Amino acid sequence: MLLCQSNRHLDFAEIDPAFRHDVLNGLSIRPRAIPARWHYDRWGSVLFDAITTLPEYYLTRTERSILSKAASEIAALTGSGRAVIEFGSGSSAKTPTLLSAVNPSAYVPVDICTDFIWKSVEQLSKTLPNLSIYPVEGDFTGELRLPAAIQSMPRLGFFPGSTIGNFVVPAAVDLLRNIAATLGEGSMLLIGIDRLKSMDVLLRAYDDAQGITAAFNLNLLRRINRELKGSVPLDAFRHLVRWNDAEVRIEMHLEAACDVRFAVEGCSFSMAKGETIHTKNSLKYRPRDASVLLRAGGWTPIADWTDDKGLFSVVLAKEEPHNRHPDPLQQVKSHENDEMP
Ligand code: SAH
Ligand code: AVI
Repeated sequence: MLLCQSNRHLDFAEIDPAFRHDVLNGLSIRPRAIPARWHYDRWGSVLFDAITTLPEYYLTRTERSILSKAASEIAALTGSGRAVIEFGSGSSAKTPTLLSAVNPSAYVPVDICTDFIWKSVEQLSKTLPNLSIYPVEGDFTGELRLPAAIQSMPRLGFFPGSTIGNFVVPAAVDLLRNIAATLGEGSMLLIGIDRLKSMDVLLRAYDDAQGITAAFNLNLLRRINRELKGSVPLDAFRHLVRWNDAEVRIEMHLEAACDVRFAVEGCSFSMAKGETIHTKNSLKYRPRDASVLLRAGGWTPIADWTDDKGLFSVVLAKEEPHNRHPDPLQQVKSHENDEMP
């Protein structure tokens, strides 16, 4: 069964005002930065899928193998009959492994990229014909309305791919809390988080020899030209990847290879040679840091799995209301003070 729901109301040819805002604002601020979510138009999603099969991009195959090995343990901990809500489902490539194991009552893929979600849902309904699927088109950082049909069902959130790493820590905490609020009391979350490892391995994963990641990054400029009447000369930019040790993250930038002038939606911009537009962060977490992050976001880890080389973590957590307060001790202290004469 397939039912569709959208949290956005855009006609086919309409420009997303949030995209317009983020691009114009991002090109005006210093350092220039455009949020990573805008990489995923139709072509961006196709390129991301190609990235997941690259020899240098160990994340996807590693997470998949962890999920297949741990499937029965995960199912034993979650129990069966939960509605599985996947955040940033993309091509839902890892989902059949989880769904076959946990025997869900329904599946709700949530993604901002509409072009891809329908195709992946169509494929999934062929593999699992009896599963009720309710796709939601929307931004998981905002208010998400889950389908009424799953209202009374216990829920398991699925947030694979280390997409959480694309958010700086305060935004990641907000997102985890938003997910907790969306899923509600008694829910569980299965989340994939990439681990900190050698800088060489990380840099190669985001700057592959075939140039697919470069094409994915540069596609953002193509999208700006197409959707926002831009005149950005693509050949004047190159894909740049940096390791930021202080922030424990990979950064993707688009660097001007020469002095360049262009317009977007009638606004003029100029960039000097060497200046960059920051387009993505990919934070890497040691296991304990990941656990602290989850707790700050309202989730208590209850089990975790990794691969032989310890490259990637898959963590199962449960929603616990007391975790929502950033500092429970502080809360207790202030109550004590309240009672003092
Ligand atoms: N889960 C897949 C895809 C990861 S790519 C995997 O593990 O391989 C990240 C996905 O998140 C993309 O499909 C992108 O369109 C989606 N995405 C990114 N930001 C989003 C947002 N703010 N709201 C909803 N979906 C988002
Ligand atoms: C989806 N996300 C976790 C990917 C990552 O590893 O940061 C996106 C990506 N962009 C380029 N390569 C991978």
